[in-house]
Amino acid sequence: MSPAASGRVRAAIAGVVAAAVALGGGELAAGLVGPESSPVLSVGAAAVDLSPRATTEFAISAFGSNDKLALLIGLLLVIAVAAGGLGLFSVRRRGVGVAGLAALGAVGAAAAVSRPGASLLAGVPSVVAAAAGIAALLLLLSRLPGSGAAVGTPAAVTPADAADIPAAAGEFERRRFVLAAGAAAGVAAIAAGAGSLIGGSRDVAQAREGLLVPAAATPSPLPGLADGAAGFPEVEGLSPLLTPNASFYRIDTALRVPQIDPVGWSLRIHGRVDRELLLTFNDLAGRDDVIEADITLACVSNEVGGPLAGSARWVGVPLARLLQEAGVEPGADQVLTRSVDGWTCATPTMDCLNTPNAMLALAMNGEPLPLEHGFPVRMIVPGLYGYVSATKWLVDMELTTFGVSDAYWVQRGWDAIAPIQTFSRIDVPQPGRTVSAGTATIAGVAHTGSEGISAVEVRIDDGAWAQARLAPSTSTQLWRQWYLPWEAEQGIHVLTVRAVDTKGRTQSGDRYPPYPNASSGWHSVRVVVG
Ligand SMILES: Nc1nc2c(c(=O)[nH]1)N[C@H]1C(S)=C(S)[C@@H](COP(=O)(O)O)O[C@H]1N2
Ligand SMILES: [Mo]
Repeated sequence: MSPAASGRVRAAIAGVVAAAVALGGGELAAGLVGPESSPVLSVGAAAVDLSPRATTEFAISAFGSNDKLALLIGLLLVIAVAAGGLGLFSVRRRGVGVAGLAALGAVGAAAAVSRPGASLLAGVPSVVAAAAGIAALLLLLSRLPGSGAAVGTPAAVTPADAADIPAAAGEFERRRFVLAAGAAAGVAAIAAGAGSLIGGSRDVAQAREGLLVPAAATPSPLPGLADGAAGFPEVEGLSPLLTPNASFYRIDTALRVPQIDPVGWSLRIHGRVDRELLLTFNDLAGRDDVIEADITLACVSNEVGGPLAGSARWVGVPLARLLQEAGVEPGADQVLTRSVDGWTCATPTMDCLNTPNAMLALAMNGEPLPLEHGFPVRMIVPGLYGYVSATKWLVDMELTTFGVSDAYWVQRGWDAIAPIQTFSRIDVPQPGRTVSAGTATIAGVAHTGSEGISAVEVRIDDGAWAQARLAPSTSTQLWRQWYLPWEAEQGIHVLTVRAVDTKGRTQSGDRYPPYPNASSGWHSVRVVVG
């Protein structure tokens, strides 16, 4: 590499390392101020909230629940490229780098301060980041071979002049730069690590470990739910009746899982009510009307046959009771709930009052709510899509009206009223799998928002619809497993499923994408029988 080219590479490295020092310093400060004030997370969170609906949807379908990781990696790449450029331009004019890093800091501060519930203090880590980055950049630039500080010539000497430096001196300066850059990068990593330790989540995770799952008032009214009961065969690959927490789908806008200590947690129920309530975690967990129910939760963004639905045994306090205690004013047709991170959700008051088992959930499948699923308290209303019913990290509940307020996804064009549409899915065989000719099994799950499933029908290629066998139903609020034995003949086959609800309505075969009120269509899989 020519001296000029290697000078440019070093200048770019100086920029990138300076940005790393900035981010490390920002994380360290955020560890002290509060994790939500992290410059990167704040900018990422602002990007999530500002991104058009289509982008968010695309991210979910392309990356699944890794959408957040992808966003953060993308953000870091953009910062790295910008910082490398700043390093290059700063060789001749330090002011460019200083101004650029200050501008990045300003963007971070603006994003952090404008997060819901943030104070001016949230901007401090971004200011610290910019200051640390500028200091690192100036230091590294002064170590560039040919820079004024290194060879005692005026600072205007550029890397292009480095060719004039005798080889030994050049090597010495190269080492000096590499050492300084390495040290700065090390400082950045240590600062970032220390920041995440200080602001870490261990306290809340530990608090969660120490909690007991409250017992339902009446001993579990639900039948045992052993898969394969009542003559229903065990089918490998079929979704279990209850989805293990670890594999339960996760959808939310939170870049960092909110950490709420149940000890300090409280929920305010206010707005158009007769008396405001302020409830602590123990107020809820210690009640004598705790219920337990098996409920399927579904995301409106689910594609036909998609994975964004799951079933769990929830334990919680009946929502209707709490609303009655607060006294809902006539006309308050909307329950507007808010998460600690500012996400909002609007649920019809009628559904909160009248849907059996609508609850503030404290436990999921025999454990306190996992942090990712809303610890310590979330809302669950059977029959409604998650974005209008299932607020995680719940901290506020306001009785208001649909005329006055729109919640997060409704502001972005999704329907305000969103009951779960009937869906059915083939889990087995998986698409593209080769099935051995002979007796095989087709199996899956089906769910309606509230009516319950009365039949599931399967069609092979263009054949007649055959009735699948249904596993016993334990609740219309829970999905239903089904299966159909199949004499598989060699060749390529397309299997299609559709469900019928207890009102006799057959699931629609019209194909629609999820936006703005859920996908529609029959799920098909193509399999090779060999
Ligand atoms: N605080 C908060 N709660 C939220 C959301 C969110 O973005 N933030 N997403 C909702 C959506 S769209 C769905 S589908 C469900 C998903 O719940 P899960 O992640 O526990 O499966 O949570 C709902 N509750
Ligand atoms: Mo969702």
